[in-house]
Amino acid sequence: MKIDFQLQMWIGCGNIKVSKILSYCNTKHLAVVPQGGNTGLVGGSVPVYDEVIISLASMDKIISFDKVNGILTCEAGCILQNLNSFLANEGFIMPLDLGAKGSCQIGGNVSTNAGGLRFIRYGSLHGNTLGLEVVLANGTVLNMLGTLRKDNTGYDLKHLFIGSEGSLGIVTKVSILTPAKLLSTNLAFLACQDYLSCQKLLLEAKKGLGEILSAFEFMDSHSIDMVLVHLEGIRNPLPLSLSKFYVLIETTGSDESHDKAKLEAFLLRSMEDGLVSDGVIAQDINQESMFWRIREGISEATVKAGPVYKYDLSLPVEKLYDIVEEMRLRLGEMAKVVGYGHLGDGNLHLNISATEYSDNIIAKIEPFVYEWTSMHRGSISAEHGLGLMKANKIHYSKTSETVQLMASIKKLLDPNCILNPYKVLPQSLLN
Ligand code: 2HG
Ligand code: ZN
Repeated sequence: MKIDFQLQMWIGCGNIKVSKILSYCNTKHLAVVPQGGNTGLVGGSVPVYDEVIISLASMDKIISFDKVNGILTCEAGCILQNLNSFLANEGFIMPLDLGAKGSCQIGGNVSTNAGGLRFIRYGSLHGNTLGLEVVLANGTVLNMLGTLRKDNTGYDLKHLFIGSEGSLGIVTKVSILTPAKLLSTNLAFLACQDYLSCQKLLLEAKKGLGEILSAFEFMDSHSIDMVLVHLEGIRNPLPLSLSKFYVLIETTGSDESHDKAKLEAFLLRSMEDGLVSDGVIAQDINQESMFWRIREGISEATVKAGPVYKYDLSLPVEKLYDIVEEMRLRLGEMAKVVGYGHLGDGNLHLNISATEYSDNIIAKIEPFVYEWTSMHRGSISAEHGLGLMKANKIHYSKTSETVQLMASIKKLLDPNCILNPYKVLPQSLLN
């Protein structure tokens, strides 16, 4: 759209500018799309028609860090990796870690309630976010930038903005609880012959590794093949194992020799019990990065491979891989079906790689994938949000009364529906 003179004057950064832009757009009924690093996978940060894009990229200041309590307060446009580097110097880490860390922004992470690789250890952003500053559709700056661990005074409104994908307000500042950086990290890359062994291994890891378990990721052999074929410079750490499943287990603790001995003993037991058929512990930082590159590179490899249909499902762990196998049967030669994800959180990434985007393929996948997930009491979006692509599918995971209440909250906070339209909720409920 052509930006008028008044709007141009406010281009720059700061919550006051966001406030002025929103108040102006609200009066003129101009739709806006807040945009962080634009790394989402469901089209939540892309305009559909002629919406004004509000980029938070220049709001990238760290406001304060309280070292005694590990509380970081910063602007929404700070890049996750930069925050992590800042914290590393102070002896802390961010409670979340994602493949997109180099470009995603904390405001976007909070707005989408991003999950990622540390979730099993540190939990969700609903738990780690202590306060927010949010600009509402009419330009009101809502200061909820508390830094307290405990505060039971009335409704905890910040939770409305965590995960609502910019549809209720624009997050401009965040205060977040950060864990101490523990110095001993170990990473094992393991092969399992069948999915049941992966499940049992998860249970054993929770019991046997307990407080030092910091990641439990899984990938099928199709995922590894994708990475080996489409990303450069990667080799299979277990070239001779020919297994159907691979698991990445990370431990993080404070006592190097104790932690290592604990992991080694755990692996020995798992091999004796037949849960693990082969495995290797990273011997140095380069090997560690290579193991992580394999896991974190799957998403990128599927995109490089060509057209890909992506689903992000929460399912009971015992059922989680059944949908991958069923999908493979349904699609046959039409597509490659790849299953991987955050097994420790019951989160499957089902990626379907094909040679074209076609109605034929989509008809084989949907609504089957949503019906199946709903039937098994899963969620059709575990950590990626609904964005544009899944907004009309919300009823597979939420009752109609719940969705109605969400629509009422949206109308209350954004009566002109200017904030990120066509996202999160079905449009039909907002007209
Ligand atoms: C991951 O865990 C990301 O790698 C991306 O959430 C998943 O591309 C995907 O489907
Ligand atoms: Zn993920």
